[in-house]
Amino acid sequence: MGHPGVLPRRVIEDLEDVAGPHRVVTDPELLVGSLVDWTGRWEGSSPVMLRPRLTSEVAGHLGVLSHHGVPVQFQGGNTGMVGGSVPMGGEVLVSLRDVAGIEEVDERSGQMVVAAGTTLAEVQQTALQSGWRYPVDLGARDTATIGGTVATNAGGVHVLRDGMTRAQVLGLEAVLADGRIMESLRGLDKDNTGYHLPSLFTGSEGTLGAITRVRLRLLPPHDEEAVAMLGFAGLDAAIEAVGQLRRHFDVQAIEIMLEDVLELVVDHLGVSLPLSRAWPVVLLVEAAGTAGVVDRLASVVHDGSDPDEVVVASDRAGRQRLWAHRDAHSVAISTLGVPTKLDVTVPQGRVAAFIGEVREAVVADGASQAWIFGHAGDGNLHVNLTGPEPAGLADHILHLVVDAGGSVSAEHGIGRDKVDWLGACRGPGELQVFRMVKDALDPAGRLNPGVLFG
Ligand code: FAD
Ligand code: 2HG
Ligand code: ZN
Repeated sequence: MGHPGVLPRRVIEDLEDVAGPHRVVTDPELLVGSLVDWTGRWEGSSPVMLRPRLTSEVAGHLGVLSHHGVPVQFQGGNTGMVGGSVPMGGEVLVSLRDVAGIEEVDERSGQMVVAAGTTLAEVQQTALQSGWRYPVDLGARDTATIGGTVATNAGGVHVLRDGMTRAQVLGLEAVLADGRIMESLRGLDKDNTGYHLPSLFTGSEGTLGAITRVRLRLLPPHDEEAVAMLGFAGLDAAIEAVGQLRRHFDVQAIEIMLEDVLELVVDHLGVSLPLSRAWPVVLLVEAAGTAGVVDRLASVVHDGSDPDEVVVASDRAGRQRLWAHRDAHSVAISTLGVPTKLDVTVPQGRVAAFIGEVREAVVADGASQAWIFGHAGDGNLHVNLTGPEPAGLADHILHLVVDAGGSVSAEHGIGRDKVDWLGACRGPGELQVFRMVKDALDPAGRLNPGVLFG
């Protein structure tokens, strides 16, 4: 295919033969919403969006595209934050959203097989209805697909206790670049029979194939849950409290929110802060487990973490009210324009110093603003920069991260946005193997061009 973005009629006809013409969308008005990413920063173009419903249809579509040498862009819920979900070079867009549905819930072993386009929220609800729990949770739960969360190895608010998405992926089915199907769905807890291919595809960001089905590990449900909002007059005390909470209690989330972003959030939501006043630093702490966890959280946050003010909610509505403030951070910041997003980890002991350094850099820059929040329990901070031209500031902050021994992508992935920074976190030996794996599975480099490899 010489000209990405233009698809000869015979290719369209071959694609239509796979699953019918209504699965091959060429009307620009129907395509337009899928060409811009959630952040608004990445806007691409494509001649066609394919909407297969079955693995066999994905295989058929990819087989045709391979035959004609056409580049491909995979998309799930299009909530990714690193520019990896939209066709930036005129690739054919393959949406996996309609490959959806819960296929099997094994209530005895606590496993579930789901098609890739199923939303995270549906997986969570089905798990609960089946007497289990799917622990991955993030603000985009109603739109993000399970395939997208696996492709990006999404983190979210429960990583502290339950791990990243990878920890829940027991098996997986993928369609390879040439349309062949690789099924690795057995999901035995113990199975040392060679390479664990589901792990290879988890976090591969659509560069190795289309994920079509996943076997997920479920965890036991909780008897009780409680959420506490803690106000602190200073950053050092708040960060000290994060360490205290982790030491004294098996908390499942500790999120950090700062006064300036919370002001945007309460304005955006049209609510008032559940605390008596606006504190410089607010932690949101979630505990969940067996009976007694609510009392235990209340006593630990009062005695062990020394906040200046505490509000605890144990009923569902109260918990949701507290979480709404955290969930609305990204949306509230987007009201200011298109931010530059940095999703970084710094070692726990460097969190307070790093926030101070970012603030100093913003003052020195003089033109931009930094909105900082994140998953304090695992050292993952989201720095959103707004202002006329924050590129230089962004680079400076990423250098601070690398110098601190951190990661330039904690949970969102590399996408197209952080490609230039991959070498700062991964060694030459690792990058060579990345390239060898990519070349073996996608020799023509047609899958998600520009993602992860630039
Ligand atoms: P998309 O955005 O469509 O795609 C993401 C990447 O995966 C792309 O490279 C795409 O090509 C590839 N891909 C998608 N589906 C497949 C598939 N089936 N097969 C192969 N490749 C595929 N992330 C976190 O880690 N933690 C958070 O706390 C978090 N919070 C968020 C909050 C909000 C409000 C928003 C908007 C996003 C948030 N995210 C968070 C970003 C997160 O990465 C995505 O929400 C999710 O993981 C992506 O799922 P998706 O279906 O939208 O994938
Ligand atoms: C979150 O934790 C997401 O809310 C989004 O990872 C982060 O918008 C962001 O920068
Ligand atoms: Zn996050």
